[in-house]
Amino acid sequence: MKDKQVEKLIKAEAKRQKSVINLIASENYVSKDVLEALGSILTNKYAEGYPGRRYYGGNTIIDKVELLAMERVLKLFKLKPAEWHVNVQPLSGSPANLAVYSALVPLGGKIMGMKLSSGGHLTHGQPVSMTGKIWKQVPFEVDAKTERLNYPELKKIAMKEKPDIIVCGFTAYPRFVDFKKFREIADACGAILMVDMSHFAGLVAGGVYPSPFKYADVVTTTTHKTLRSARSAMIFVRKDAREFNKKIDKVIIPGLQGGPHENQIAAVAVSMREAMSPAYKKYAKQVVKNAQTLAGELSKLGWRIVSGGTDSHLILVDTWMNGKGISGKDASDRLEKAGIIVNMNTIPQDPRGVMDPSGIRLGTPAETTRGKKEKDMIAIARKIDKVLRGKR
Ligand code: DSN
Repeated sequence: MKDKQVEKLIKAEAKRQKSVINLIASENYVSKDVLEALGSILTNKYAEGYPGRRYYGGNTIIDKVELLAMERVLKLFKLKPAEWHVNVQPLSGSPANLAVYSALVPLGGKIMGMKLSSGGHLTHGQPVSMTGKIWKQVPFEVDAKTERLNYPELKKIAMKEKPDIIVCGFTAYPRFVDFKKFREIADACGAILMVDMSHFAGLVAGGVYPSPFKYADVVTTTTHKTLRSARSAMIFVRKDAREFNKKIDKVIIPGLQGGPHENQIAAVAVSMREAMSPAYKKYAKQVVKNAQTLAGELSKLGWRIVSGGTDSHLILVDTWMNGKGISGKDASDRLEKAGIIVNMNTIPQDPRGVMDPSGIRLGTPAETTRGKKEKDMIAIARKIDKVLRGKR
């Protein structure tokens, strides 16, 4: 690079990424091909609109890129183009969720979403997010005892509050979600069912997590977590008489965004092909095996795992343990000093604040990409234990 200042920073970050154990549940390492597409000359083109309907000239090749991405996405998730539409233009997860509500929920309407402390996302209608200011959140939590979703309780809330949309699929909920039960609740109260599968999309693609497509009206996802693509997002919309697909396309452009990032979309196309390979299926399985091994070993070492374990790629560890342990921020800082990168996280019924909560969230997608297996997870659990106990 001619710009030595930026080059130096990129090299330093590459070195950092290589030298740490990365347990951030939402991060991953993309392939060289994905990086090449992302860093390609496709970034030079303006393509406002959709394939065949662009505002700018010169888009014949760009159209092919976007259509290829859409085709591969639908194929990966085994969706028929006659039944499902996918919009691959959202710039990332938060704008994707904002687009869905903007298209489908009347201003001031109700979004039923999980509270942050139980594992929900900011854009599931939290009061601090614009999604909680433009619309009103109907919050729900996990069961205080089991730390899992309590479907009869959810139904009670939904029937009382009559939300316009119910959002399921979470950022810090380690268990399977029963999408069929959510569908029943949505039908009972007359709500749209949206699944935000950002965290587990790669596990759905790999066949190790239940697919939401049989039950959802709309599915959003980021592409850079378990799905191991460039940072981007997409919205899947069931095609039916309600024509949500048309409404959502219109909200993305001209409603919320301008020119799509076609280099990003090309990178997504590349990674969709990668995710169709047998090697990727093996990867997804290993991600879950690794998470279960990590959770099991930490539990053996005396750490309380929220909900008792995991069905997915992520684990929530209660490091505070009723004041007998250490705070999530302290735990995260100590681990970082020892070369283990995690994020502090609230736990259900968290007695502490969001900025220094009671737990940490661990995930295995990134380290599994680097070839780590169960024996490595046991070693990592022991190292975590040693670091956290060492200074108590
Ligand atoms: N930042 C994502 C995560 O870590 O789960 C959510 O936006």
